[in-house]
Amino acid sequence: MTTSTSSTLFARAQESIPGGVNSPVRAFKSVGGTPLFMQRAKGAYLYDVDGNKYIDYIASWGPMILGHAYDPVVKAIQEYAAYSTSFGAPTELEIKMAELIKSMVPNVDLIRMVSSGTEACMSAIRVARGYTGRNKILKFEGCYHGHADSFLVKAGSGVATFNIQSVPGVTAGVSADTLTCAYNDLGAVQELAARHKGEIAAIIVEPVAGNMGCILPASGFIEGLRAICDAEGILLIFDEVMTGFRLAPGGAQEVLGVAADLVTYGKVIGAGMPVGAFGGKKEYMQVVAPLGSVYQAGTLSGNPIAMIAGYTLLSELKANPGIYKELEEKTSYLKHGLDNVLAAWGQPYVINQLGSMISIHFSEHPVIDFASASSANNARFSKYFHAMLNQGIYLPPSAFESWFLNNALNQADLDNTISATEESLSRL
Ligand code: KE4
Repeated sequence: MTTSTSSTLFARAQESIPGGVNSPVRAFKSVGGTPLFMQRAKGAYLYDVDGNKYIDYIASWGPMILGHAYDPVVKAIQEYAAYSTSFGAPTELEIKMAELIKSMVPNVDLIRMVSSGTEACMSAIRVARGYTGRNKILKFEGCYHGHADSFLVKAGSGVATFNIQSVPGVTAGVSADTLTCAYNDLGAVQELAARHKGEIAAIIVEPVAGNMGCILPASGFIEGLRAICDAEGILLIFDEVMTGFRLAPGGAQEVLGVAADLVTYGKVIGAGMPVGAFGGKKEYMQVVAPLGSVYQAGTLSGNPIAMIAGYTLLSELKANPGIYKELEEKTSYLKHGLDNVLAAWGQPYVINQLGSMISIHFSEHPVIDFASASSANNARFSKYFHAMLNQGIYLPPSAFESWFLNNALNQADLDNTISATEESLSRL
């Protein structure tokens, strides 16, 4: 298996693009080696520029939940592109998209489209600050809400991958308004809420964390955040950029049975096109311009091509809720098979999984927060990543990322992944 074309392209890319990539985590820096340049993808499979085929467990970091180049989505994009790719004026399609989302998720009266998960999350905290008149937000170490300044304090995903303790360019003033504590540490949240009584506008949380690997909320954690927010007049923001429309039609709010005050979406909502969204009860969202004076805007917000792609995918998911059971069963089958081969191997490991989110941590201890994810043997993960890649299995190139299953994966793909893992273990 040659990857020489990828190597040539990567060298050329670095002449014109910082680090040769348009998003850091794609650069393979934490796992080492040269990133693969993709040519095309269909269903569960990626094909790189050297013609190598891979079983895909990134799914473009979540959006490709029904597999790549999903025919109804492709056809819809092809049709709508001919009507113009953007108007800069309202369209009925945006109303249909908003109404569809409201029919699938709880606790959303009003929703605003944006062009990324980052935009959705930064807008949501602005709404919370505008509504409450308070300045501070509380986030959790290792959670990632995009690259807006307020969030780059002890963030997850690429920030954790590259162990960037504080991001140059984020001012002390901004950082001072971002409180942090460990995920799953409700006592720490209570202590911060008491210490900063009346100052915290919002707690923003990944209700199931995916940017430290996959980390599940401890029993009572999310419910406890809800109670603290209710008691302290703090808005609870669920960052469902990853979990939204992936864990269930209603996302983590549906699965966990906890209502957020504001919720953000991305990834699946756009079917791979640039879409994010933030929404919530009218009481909160009515502060958003032009209804209110919390300003937020975007030239390509609600873009018709992005809308028809997302609308088509969400419609498929709504019409076929059995997809979620299939995804859960496939992920559980994979987890069971990985458990069998890893247990026989005899070295410490942990698998975290919920729905179609899963991650392996080479750790002797449960992985429940950023500290425990960081103390795992992540050098061993890097070797595992490459051993799998060399066998045609494309995992996220970081121990601080969740894997994402897509529903185009079949039994043979899962069995190949399990056997490739068994084959890899002797090299770890
Ligand atoms: P974007 O701005 O990348 O669309 O979304 C930011 C974001 C917000 N919230 C959560 C929970 C997220 O996971 C993300 C982005 N996820 C990363 C993967 N862990 C995107 C991949 C990348 O940075 O290239």
